[in-house]
Amino acid sequence: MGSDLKAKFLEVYAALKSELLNDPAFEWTDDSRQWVDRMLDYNVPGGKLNRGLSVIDSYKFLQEGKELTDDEVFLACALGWCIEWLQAYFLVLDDIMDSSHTRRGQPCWYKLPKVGMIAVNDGIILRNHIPRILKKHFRGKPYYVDLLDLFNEVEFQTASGQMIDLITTLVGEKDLSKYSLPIHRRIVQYKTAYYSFYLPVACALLMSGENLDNHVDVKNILIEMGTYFQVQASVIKQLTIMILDDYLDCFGAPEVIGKIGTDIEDFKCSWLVVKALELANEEQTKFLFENYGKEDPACVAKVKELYNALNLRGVFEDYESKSYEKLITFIEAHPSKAVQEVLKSFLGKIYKRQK
Ligand code: DMA
Ligand code: MG
Ligand code: MG
Ligand code: MG
Repeated sequence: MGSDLKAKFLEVYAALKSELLNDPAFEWTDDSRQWVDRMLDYNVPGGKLNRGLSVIDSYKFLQEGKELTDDEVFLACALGWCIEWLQAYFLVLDDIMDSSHTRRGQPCWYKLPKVGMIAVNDGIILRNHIPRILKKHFRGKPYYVDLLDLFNEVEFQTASGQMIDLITTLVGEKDLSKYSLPIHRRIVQYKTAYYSFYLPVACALLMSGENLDNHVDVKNILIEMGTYFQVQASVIKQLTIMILDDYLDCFGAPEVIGKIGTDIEDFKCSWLVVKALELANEEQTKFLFENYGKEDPACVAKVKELYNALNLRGVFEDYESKSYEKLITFIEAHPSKAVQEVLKSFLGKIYKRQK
């Protein structure tokens, strides 16, 4: 069933792309059509597609076992793709702002010699494709206005999250005393939780004829889950690097690590560093201030030693089980069994990740 759904989902991508490449609002030439074609294939479908696929999963749960019509499947897929388009738009621009080199195992789009800063406009094109897809397939639906409003709201929240992330990590102004758990939470919540967790379910709720104002509790649970998910992803990444470090100390190949992550060197406001700041004694705090955000491998190694000394792995495991308990309690308090299923399916996915 899973791979069937994915095949269907990819079919809908091809259909949407073909409509966009023949959009009558523009006088296409072979060159322009080819550019957009290549740009879309490079940036939109290459990820895990979890966000897009979860619109269909969520919609199915909300229909409580009723067989979906072909039309319903198509529409749910189209909304799923709008989320993937939104993410592609943010990632293309994020990689430029972060001076990143690779994304999904290939060079970032702006890094291609033929692309460069054309990628800025490509980001804008990706963003503009979303209302075009919505107009073509949802204009006549009673929830059309709500759908447009939803995408606008979530885009604003995501861009605001990007903004606080960027201004917190200002280059040349390295000041660890600005970093704290509440600031870290705010960044993660706005830049990823709304579009990754709330948006897919909100799309499915609208398609089911629901009014989003009646589902503020669902939104809060999903935002909580999304925030946890992002913390988990970054903590696991860093802990993996630390395990690899020990391993590679014996076996070499440091270039492998360089590609995985440089949060410490980049002075990122990560969960690990804000937790370390919270737990550190005076001496350890001083030590962090001296070594965090430096390129020197000796400084990076010292930060990692401190993470180990503070047992951040154990602290994270504790945070993990507490957040799981909290979410389960919230979910089970929800009056609708169908909504509970939607939320539990998200929860199941994120707590399975690391095992
Ligand atoms: C990417 O954030 C942000 C959005 C809104 C998609 P990031 O720079 O923290 O993540 P990545 O490591 O994927 O570049
Ligand atoms: Mg980035
Ligand atoms: Mg970024
Ligand atoms: Mg990331």
